[in-house]
Amino acid sequence: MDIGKEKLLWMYERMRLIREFEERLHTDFAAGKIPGFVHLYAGEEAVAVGACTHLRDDDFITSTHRGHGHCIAKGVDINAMMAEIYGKATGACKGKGGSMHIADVGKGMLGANGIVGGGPPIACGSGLTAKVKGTDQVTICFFGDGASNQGTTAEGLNLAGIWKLPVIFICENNGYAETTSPDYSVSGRDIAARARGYGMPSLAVDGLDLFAIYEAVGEAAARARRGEGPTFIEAQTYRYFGHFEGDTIHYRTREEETRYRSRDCIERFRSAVTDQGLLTAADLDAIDQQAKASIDEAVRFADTSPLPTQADMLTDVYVNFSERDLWPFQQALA
Ligand SMILES: Cc1ncc(C[n+]2csc(CCOP(=O)(O)OP(=O)(O)O)c2C)c(N)n1
Ligand SMILES: [Mg+2]
Repeated sequence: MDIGKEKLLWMYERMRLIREFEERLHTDFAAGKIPGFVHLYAGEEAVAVGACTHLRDDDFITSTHRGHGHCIAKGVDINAMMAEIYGKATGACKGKGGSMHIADVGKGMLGANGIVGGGPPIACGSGLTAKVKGTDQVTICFFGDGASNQGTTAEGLNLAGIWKLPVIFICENNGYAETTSPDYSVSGRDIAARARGYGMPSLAVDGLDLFAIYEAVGEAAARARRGEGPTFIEAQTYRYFGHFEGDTIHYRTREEETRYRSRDCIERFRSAVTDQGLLTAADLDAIDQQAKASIDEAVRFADTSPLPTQADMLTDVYVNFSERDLWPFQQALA
C-alpha cells in the first residue's frame, strides 16, 4: 500500500495524541479534576484514525459517548476539547457539553452523543444534505456493538440503503456494551452480516490494524463519493479502560486485557513502518514527545480557563432556521 511519508506521520501523530489524551484523562479523572462522565477510547485509535485519514474538513462524522478519538482524528482542536471536558468557557461548546457532547461543526464533527444509536439518524441527515446539494461529501457514522442492536441503527441503515446516501457505517465492536458481550447480546453473532440485508456492501476488519481500516474505508469513501451509496464496516477492536471512568471491570479477565494490549494498534503500526523502512524510530519518538507536550499544554489551557458565567446559561439553547435554509430539501423531496 503506497501511503506516503507525510500521511503516515500524520496517522501516527493522531493515534499518539489520542492515547496521550486518554491516558491523561484517566489519571486526572481519578484525581478528581474532571466533572461529569468520561468514556475513554484508548486501544481503539486505529479505527478513528484509519477512517478519518480519508476525510476532508468538509466531510462529516457522527460519534458516540466514547468520542474523544473521533474528534482528534477529525482535527478538532485539542485545547478546546480538553477545556470542554473541564467544563470551561473556552471549550469547543463553551463548556456546556462536556465529554459526551463535544462538537465542532466547522470541522465536520457533528457531535459526541450520549444516546446509544443516536448517530445513524444524524448521519442520514448529513448524507442527505450532501446528496441534495450534489456535493461529494462523505459522512462516517461511528457506533458501537451495543448500538448495532438499536432500532435507530436499523432505521438508519435502511434509509441510507434506499436513498443510496454517502454514509460509511463503522461499527466499533470492542467486545462489550457496558458489561455485556456481543457473544450473547447480538443475535446471529455476525454484526457485519446484518448490514448485507439492507443491500449494502459489508465487511468485518481487524480494527487493531490501522492499514486494514485504512484500506476498507478508502474503498467505501470512493464508492460514496461516486454516488454509489453506503458501506458497512465492522471494526473488531478493544477498549483498554473500563466502560466509564470509575468502572470496576468485573466482567472481563486481566488475562484478556493483557492479550489485547500485546496486540496494541500503535505498537503494531510502529513495527510495520519501521520494519519496512518507511519511517524511523527517531521520527516516531519525536512525535511521541510532541504529543506529550501538546497534551500538557491542553491541560494547562483547560486548568487556567474561566468557567462559563451565569449569564451564559441560557444562550446557545435554540437555533432558528429560515425558510431559505430549508427550501433545497423541500424541493428535493417534493
Ligand atoms: C438509548 C440508550 N440506551 C442505553 C444507554 C446506556 N448506555 C450508555 S453506553 C452503553 C453501552 C454502549 O455500548 P456500545 O454501543 O458497544 O459502545 P461502547 O461503550 O462499547 O463504545 C449503554 C447501554 C444510553 N446511553 N442510551
Ligand atoms: Mg462496545
